Amino acid sequence: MSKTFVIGHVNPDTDSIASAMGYAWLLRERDGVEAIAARAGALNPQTAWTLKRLELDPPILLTDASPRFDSVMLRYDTIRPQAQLGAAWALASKTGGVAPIVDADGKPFGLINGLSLFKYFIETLGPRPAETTVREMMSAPCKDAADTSAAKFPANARIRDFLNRILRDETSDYWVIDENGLYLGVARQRDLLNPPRLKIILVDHNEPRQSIGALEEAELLEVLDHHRLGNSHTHTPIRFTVDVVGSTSTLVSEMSAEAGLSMPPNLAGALLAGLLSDTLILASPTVTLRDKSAAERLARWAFVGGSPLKGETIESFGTALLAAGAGLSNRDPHEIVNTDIKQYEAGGFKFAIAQAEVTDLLQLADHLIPLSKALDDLKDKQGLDFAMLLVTDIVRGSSRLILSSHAPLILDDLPYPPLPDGTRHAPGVVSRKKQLLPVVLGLLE
Ligand SMILES: [Mn+2]
Repeated sequence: MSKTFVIGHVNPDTDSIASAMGYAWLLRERDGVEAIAARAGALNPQTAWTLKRLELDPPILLTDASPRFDSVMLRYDTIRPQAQLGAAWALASKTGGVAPIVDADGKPFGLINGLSLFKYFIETLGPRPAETTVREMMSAPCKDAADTSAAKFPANARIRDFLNRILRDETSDYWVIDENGLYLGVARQRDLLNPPRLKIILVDHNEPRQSIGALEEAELLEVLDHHRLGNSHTHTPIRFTVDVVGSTSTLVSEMSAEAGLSMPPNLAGALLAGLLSDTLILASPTVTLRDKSAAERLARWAFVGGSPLKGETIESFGTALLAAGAGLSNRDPHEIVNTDIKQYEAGGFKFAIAQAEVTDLLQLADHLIPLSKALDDLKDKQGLDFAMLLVTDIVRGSSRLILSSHAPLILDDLPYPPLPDGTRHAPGVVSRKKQLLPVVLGLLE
């Protein structure tokens, strides 16, 4: 249970996935920590393209930090229903009082514990035991003494969803089963009432609103990010790194170099993709000199012989990467507004800003009505005051802004001139974080 999950924000983008993979690698390689990269949602098309291009598996999906049954599960040995009760007795003496009886096909049959044995003895011996010897009792089939009513919980079910039942139940031992209903282990009540917290490191975000669910039930170990602060308090001091660079992948590559390590080529390629995606191939206003040297370092690690990226350049790889995620025609409008989206709260308003990348703003006209409709649906569904979609031309470095209908009047003061089609013209705007968000926050607050 010393696993640590490294995870980026919900609606993950390429930087969020790559920096989680890279930082988990660094923690394993440098510190010997059992770090596992995770993702807080489905891969977007650009990230899926990146991982395929680099022959990498996506990080595991983790949408919620609430402890699961597998975190307290004990893989106790099992016995068959026909075995003698004496065998169950011997097993229970090793496990601290419980013996799982499992069918030959792996299905749970019943649990033998103090309570089930007591009930069995009362039933067979009656209130005044006769001359039945212990040896006779112990040679009975153990199934006769098993409690067959103990609840079975899937290993990946959240403990807190069943706490009421666990507190009410007479028994204190439970089955933990796999998705086919087969035996995995036993969970004891005392462990279920105090499960170990998931150890979590957040990368590429620090606002709980952008995090996986039930983060407050986890043990937050560290934050590594490059966004504005919007974090909540913690109980203990944690490592907290937020720096003004273009991507979290930049920070991870710097820390790797600092440790005297070089990443495997395909992993370096993923981080380079994260960096180039966040910075629009080093052209966004968020770019710093550190991002440029990080890109060169990652390229040096990634473009070597034998690597899937052999022969690429930063420019060629970056162009293919951005093209893989761009365009309005190949995706459903609801998918477009829900893919790269972040939620915020400011000045009493709850709102969301989505971003979509295109290689030509002319294509927006064909998609404007369905996109506006999708934005309104999103606003209603999430209970927001308004929602925005920033459609960015990654070739020319300019954007158009679409607002959901009935947006607060204060947004009329946005410094982007309205066009006849109802969108707003935002020349030179490519960064949600550094250009659009500060303007919106300035108006609302
Ligand atoms: Mn990022």
